[in-house]
Amino acid sequence: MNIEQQLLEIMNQRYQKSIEACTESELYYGLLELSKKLMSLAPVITGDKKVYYISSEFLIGKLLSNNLINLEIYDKLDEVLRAKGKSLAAISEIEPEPSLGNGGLGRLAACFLDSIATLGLPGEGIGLNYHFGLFKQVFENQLQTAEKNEWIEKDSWITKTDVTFDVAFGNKKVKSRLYDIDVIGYENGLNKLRLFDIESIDESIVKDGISFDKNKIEKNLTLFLYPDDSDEAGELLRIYQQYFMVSNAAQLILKEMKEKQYDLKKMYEHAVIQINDTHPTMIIPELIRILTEEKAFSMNEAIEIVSKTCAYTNHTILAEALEKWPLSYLEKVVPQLVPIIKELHERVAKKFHDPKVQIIDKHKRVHMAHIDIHYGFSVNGVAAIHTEILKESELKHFYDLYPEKFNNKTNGITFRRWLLSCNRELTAYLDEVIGDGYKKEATNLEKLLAYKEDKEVLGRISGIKYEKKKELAEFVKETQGIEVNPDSVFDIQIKRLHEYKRQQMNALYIIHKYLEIKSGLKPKTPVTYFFGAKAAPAYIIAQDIIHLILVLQEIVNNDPDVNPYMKVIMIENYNVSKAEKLIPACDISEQISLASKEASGTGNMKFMLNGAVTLGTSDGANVEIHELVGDDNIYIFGEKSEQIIKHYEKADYSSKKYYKNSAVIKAAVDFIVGEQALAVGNKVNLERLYHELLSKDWFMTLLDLEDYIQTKDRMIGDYENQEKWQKMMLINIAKAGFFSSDRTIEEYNRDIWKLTQ
Ligand code: 26Q
Repeated sequence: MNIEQQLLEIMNQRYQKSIEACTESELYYGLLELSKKLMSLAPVITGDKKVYYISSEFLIGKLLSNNLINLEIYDKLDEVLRAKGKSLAAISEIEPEPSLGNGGLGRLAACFLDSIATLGLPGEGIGLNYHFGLFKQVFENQLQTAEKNEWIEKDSWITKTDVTFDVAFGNKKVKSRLYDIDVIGYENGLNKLRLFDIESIDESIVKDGISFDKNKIEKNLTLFLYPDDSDEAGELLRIYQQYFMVSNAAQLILKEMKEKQYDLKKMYEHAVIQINDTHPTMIIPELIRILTEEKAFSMNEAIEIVSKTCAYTNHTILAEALEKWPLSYLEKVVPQLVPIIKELHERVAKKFHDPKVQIIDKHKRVHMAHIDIHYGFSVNGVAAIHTEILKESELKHFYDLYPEKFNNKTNGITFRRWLLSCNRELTAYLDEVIGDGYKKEATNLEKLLAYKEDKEVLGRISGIKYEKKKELAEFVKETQGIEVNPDSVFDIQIKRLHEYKRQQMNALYIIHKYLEIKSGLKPKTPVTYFFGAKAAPAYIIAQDIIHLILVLQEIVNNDPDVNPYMKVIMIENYNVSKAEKLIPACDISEQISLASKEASGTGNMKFMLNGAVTLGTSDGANVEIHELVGDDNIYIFGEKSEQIIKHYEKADYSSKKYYKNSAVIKAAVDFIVGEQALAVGNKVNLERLYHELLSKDWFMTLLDLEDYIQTKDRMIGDYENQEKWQKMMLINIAKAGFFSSDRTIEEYNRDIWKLTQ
């Protein structure tokens, strides 16, 4: 039976209707059934050794379109449905979006699952089945409010398994159940994402917004994902979640070892555990506990086996984001691990006397990363500069002890989602010009360089960009009621809200432009400034920055003097599917973190692949983008990481100095608490932000502001020279191949996992 017949049969069985007569929603459930059936027929990827990618986040996004692409039936179905007056793109929208991640780290885990399966490597993700995931963002009175994101439906990608385990905490015990989501590789076989849940979950304890009784672990454990993407949430529930995840992971892995009759002594020949940031770190003491207490291994043996199995990825150098749990919390939640952690600590303390490398510090806090580094065999950063900073400053004391453990794995993105699925027009055109070899070997995109002077090719690529801008403009009009001019430059900053990412610097630029236009300086080129960002609810200044952006949106968009030249759009509830609409439509990719603070960034790669030009600091993967495209095809500004690190060491940065010395900076900062802003926004939020900028400005916004303004003005000016701009677009696309997560995963496998000989 061909695909069309199979779909017809499913629709007929489910709804007794023809495709023409079905609604988009009915077609979605029909396609879900069809895809699940086809995936169940795909060969399971097997091998003697498997990677277990343990992560508290898997930001998978909607799955239909990607699964159809990887099953190689998207084009055919698109054609069949189109002939019947239906749009596959519109049908794909029906799928509820899971929000099982905060941002980069969670999305990276999802890209990695796609690449692991695509490369035919045996591997699975292990995480949690959060019922409401990360909160849904709603704007009310120019402030962010949080609601639960309901995404689990009766009919979904999730399969309930009959695998259950007991997980014991000090004072209680819960029963877990495993749910699986199939992961199909592109033209390849099947792996799984394994999500654990508690059997006794009770969704009804969630009251208004996202509030619930934090004490009822047996009811709440998997309700929500912690919304803090860098600030330490000193809450016990986070530890309950983490232990629940690793206890299940350990039981699952050991169950598989037993079923396959592998010798536990040689566990590391059959399993490698990749610890995604420190959130799953307790897998190390947990496995050691099981091996010594239940499998009769000596402590020495258990430590050796586990250390040869576990590898750690670091995603941050923000000190406040490195997990340090008070020993007393661990004593309360997981008393069974405490003697093991103490033993691990003792062994380190005996060997090394430097207080910086101890596991338990003098305040009795357990440094989770230190467990990973001492008792894992690999430590990797996620971009070249990030790994260098780890080696030279943040983790220098560890690098001195274990230089052989440290390695870099520059992040990547799956081209299936971030090109083939979200930009079908560009994909089709690339196929036409350079053939489709780049889909299997992404560096083949470089073939495009042969056309960098070809007016026809340049014109077509920029024509596709224009179509994507029109689509985004329509979407914004429909969802937020704001009119957007597709002939304006689309300047986009989408990422979690954090001071180090410096959305506030972008906002100050917008204020500066607004003031310029009001004073009669009319720019040649109109620009639309897009933002998308969620802020951790407890992160006060981040809430204030959102408020400022929403206030600017109100002021700018309602001022007829400036309207022809600028608009501000804050996208509500920014998530993966919104990213899929924004990225293909972008001209200027904002990557403006304070140098040294953004470990890598992955949005920067997605934008480049879709023909946007980067405006960024020398930070994270921007540095590698810069090396690839060269000075002429990127706009880099701001102080370099070495200087920034020195500023912190010397504590010599004073934002007030910059404010006092520059009329431009002063005018922009003062606007925040000026009459106009206060007429629209809240005094408390705006004044707090103003004072923060002048008294602290921990992430040095004002340091780079003038350079940012000049560089951005120059960039917008260059956009006028369309020939030059189009060439930059082409070169960025052509050089993006390096950032395929297939390359990243090949490197993980070559250097760390060694799954295939
Ligand atoms: C920690 C303690 C308590 C509660 C929450 C957390 C927590 C949660 C999420 C800490 C960190 C995160 C997420 C971090 C993250 O997304 N990091 C990003 O990882 C990307 C993939 O490597 C990089 O590209 C980004 O540069 C990095 O910011």
